[in-house]
Amino acid sequence: MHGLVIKNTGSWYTVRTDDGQEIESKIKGNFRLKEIRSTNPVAVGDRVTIAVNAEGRAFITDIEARTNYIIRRASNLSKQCHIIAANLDQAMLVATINYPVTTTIFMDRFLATAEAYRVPVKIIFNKTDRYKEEETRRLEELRVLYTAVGYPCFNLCAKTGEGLEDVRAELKDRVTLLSGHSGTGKSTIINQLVPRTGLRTGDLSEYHNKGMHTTTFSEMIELPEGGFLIDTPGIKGFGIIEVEDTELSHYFPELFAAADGCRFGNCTHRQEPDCAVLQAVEKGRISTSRYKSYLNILAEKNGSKYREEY
Ligand SMILES: Nc1nc2c(ncn2[C@@H]2O[C@H](COP(=O)(O)OP(=O)(O)OP(=O)(O)O)[C@@H](O)[C@H]2O)c(=O)[nH]1
Ligand SMILES: [Mg+2]
Ligand SMILES: [Zn+2]
Repeated sequence: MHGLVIKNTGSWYTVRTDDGQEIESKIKGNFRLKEIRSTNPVAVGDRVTIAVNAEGRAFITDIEARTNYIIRRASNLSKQCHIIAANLDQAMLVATINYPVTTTIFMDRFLATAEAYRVPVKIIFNKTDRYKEEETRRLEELRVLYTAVGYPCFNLCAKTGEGLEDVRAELKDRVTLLSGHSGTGKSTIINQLVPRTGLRTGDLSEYHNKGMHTTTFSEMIELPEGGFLIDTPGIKGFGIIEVEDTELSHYFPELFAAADGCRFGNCTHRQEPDCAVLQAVEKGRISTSRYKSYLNILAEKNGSKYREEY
């Protein structure tokens, strides 16, 4: 039988078969990705083959080749990875200016990772109802910045539904991953879009101004109008992608475009002479926050302790 993995609780995978049954399955066999040690060899979004044994237990026996996937490294020290989801058409990064704070460093790490895995990203700025004047101004600044880089942005108040229809229009017939910090409203957004879902949502810790990690496993939800949403547990941070220093700027589209003008082909855009990226930063054509995120990843890659927390 063939099917789609719609839930991954850690030990069990729920597979929705092509004839519409939902079957709890375990894994049989070795599906490790080459060179990647993953905590979950099978991920939500995978198309799989299952077989039922004599005792009636279902096992995943084969995985179809993935069109893409997005991976999070457990930490920078380990090679352990977690496949967040597979076979995605796009990802929505759910960001909040406050309640909780989503920093640009976090956003840029997510965006660079998605670029590396060739997953197109759109950004949802949620909780617009909560922002005071200053926070609203910050939101507008970020909207202008990320739109210019090439990431479509949406303002949303999942609580009242304001802005929801613009988001909904992006989702039809697509497989979309929702990602972001805990407490930014991913599950709330899905509940609004597909009311019968009833996903658990959780309050923020008032003391820490952070989410409580309410969603603990990934789950795929079908949209009535066609397409799927993937709810995921909130993430604290993104380990850095494994790339050469000279390659990192490929995952920052505006840096990559400017790098054409650098004197050296292997320029890392730090302090090399005649660096077109540095010049663009100085002239304000590349935002300082994006450039800082780029340097932050480079510094971390190279083991510097003196990098900014995010
Ligand atoms: N004021 C306001 N609150 C919101 C909005 N969207 C979500 N919330 C609240 O924010 C809190 C967190 O929402 P969740 O949907 O649980 O957040 P999540 O991103 O799924 O969090 P995790 O599952 O922990 O990753 C809940 O109390 C929601 O009611 C919004 O637009 N405005
Ligand atoms: Mg959630
Ligand atoms: Zn350069």
